[in-house]
Amino acid sequence: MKNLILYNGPNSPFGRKTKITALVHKIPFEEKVIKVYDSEFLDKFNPLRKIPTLVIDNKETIIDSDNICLYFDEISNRKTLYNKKIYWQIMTIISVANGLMEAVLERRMELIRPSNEQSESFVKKQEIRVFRTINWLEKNWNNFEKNVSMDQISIAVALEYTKYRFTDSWSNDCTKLNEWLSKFNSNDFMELTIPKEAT
Ligand SMILES: N[C@@H](CCC(=O)N[C@@H](CS)C(=O)NCC(=O)O)C(=O)O
Repeated sequence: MKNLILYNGPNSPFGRKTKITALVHKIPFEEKVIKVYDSEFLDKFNPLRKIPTLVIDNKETIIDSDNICLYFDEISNRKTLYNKKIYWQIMTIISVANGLMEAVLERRMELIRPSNEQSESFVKKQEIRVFRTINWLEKNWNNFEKNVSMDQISIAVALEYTKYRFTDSWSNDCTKLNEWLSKFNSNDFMELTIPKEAT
């Protein structure tokens, strides 16, 4: 078995996606929670200095949460999280969920800058994107299959991150999504990966 080290942050939604994938596939890995901004050592593995970053046997690196999830899915002998019959639908929804995480993250990064450097229109743009995306998912996404899939994991993580860092005001209007999320959150892999600061 290869030695897998997952460099992660304490609250990263991208990191949470990869941890859930490893848990679902029962792949043993060591998580190292780092302060990414101070982690110069990471540059030799990932010049973007971003988490999550997966280091295999201290020599091979996999960068980007989507690639890490695909890697875990490939090395596992359990059922794939990317049903081949709806593969492109799953991939597209994963991209929508990633975009939602990015919008929430970008908004937060802007709001923690010194107030004289913040752009109100930038923050507004991200907020509009967040609501538009969640409403779009409410109308267009319906893969509520019992078998866990990568689009489900990605959407659940993105919605939880939105609640944690921004708002849950959408939950009254997006009832289908919200009801599904409440049930999905009771899975072990969701409960075990709640960001520590969010509890
Ligand atoms: N597309 C990347 C995004 C990863 C990402 O944005 N990570 C953030 C933390 S949530 C990060 O490392 N930020 C550090 C920085 O921007 O300097 C992925 O899916 O892994």
